Amino acid sequence: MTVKIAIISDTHFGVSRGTEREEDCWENAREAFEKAKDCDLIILPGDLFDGRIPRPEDWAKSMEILSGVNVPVVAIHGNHERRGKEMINPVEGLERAKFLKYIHCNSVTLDVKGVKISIYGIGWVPESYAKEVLRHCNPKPIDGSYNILVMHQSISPYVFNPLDPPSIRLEDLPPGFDLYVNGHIHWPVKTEVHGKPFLIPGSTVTTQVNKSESKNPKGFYIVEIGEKVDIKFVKLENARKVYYQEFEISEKDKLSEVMEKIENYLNGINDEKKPLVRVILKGKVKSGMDIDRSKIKKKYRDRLILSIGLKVIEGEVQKKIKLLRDLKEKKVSIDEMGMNILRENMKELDIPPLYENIFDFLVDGNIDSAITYLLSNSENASLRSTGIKKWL
Ligand SMILES: [Mn+2]
Repeated sequence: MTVKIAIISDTHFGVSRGTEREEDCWENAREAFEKAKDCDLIILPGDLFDGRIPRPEDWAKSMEILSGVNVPVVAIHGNHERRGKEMINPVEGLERAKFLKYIHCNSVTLDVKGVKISIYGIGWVPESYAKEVLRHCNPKPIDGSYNILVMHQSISPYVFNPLDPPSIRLEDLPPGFDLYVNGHIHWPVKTEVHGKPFLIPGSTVTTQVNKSESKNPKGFYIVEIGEKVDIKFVKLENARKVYYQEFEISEKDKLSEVMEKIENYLNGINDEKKPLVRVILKGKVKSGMDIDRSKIKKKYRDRLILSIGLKVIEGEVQKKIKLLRDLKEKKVSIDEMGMNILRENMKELDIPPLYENIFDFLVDGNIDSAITYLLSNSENASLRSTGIKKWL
């Protein structure tokens, strides 16, 4: 007798709403659940939803997908679903409606086709608390069961955001489990810990267009347990393709040459489903060179979902002149204004100058990471006094 377990992670229901790729999360999830149809158990390691308070449209579509599943579903919450202890997070909401079994710092044991399977789950906690929470919950395998540990953290060396460093390493995971599963990381990983498989399926949908998204397929894992354990990665065929390209520019380059380089690259991309393309321009630009990003974007908008990032360094003097000119013309970006306000406020709070990192988190809408980063980098004891209990 073999038992097939599907592990589908980070479906991010509701992500990119209001954009031309708002259907992606649904299309990809439907493909994944369809391809998991012959499985006997489904594990969802967090970030099922993109937001902690899903819209009715997201509830409806997610319940539609889950109502088509006729096998047990076990889930934990991710950082995107985390709500206060006294509140109900959306994954718990689905449990109340009996769509799944939600676990956090506890386990569930199921009889699947006569095979006892025990799943211990720990939902996301701020990275700086993960080690303490793991020690406190102290997950232990159950005798006579096939034991699975499920988490949603950065686990070194697998780090989602280098600015939000993990407190646990792979070797810190408790031994004795037959399978280790993690969400959070959006690219697939298959390795071993304590001689047993450690799997991260990655997200089913692209949430941020970056290099790793362009290099890794979207999909999920199916683990088949029988005489031996068989693990296969199931690719999502309909997922939107991602392209990422950096261009190095030098002060010698003419604008026409830079433009030609970019357009040659973009003309070479041809996909039926509009791909996500991110172009980064790096290096030094000649003063006064004005790369018209919106013009390029417009030109390709029927074929590509394009974004162009500038990571160019202009000479210090040029930068200052530009800032002054922009100030005069009131063109100072929202980013700069926001950064200045944050810098002033943090000075008052006597917090070390970490505002640039925190600002990046805030711009990304990653408020959890901003708070965690602030807490873990702060000497201020009262800020940390909330303590680990808050996360259990
Ligand atoms: Mn995620």
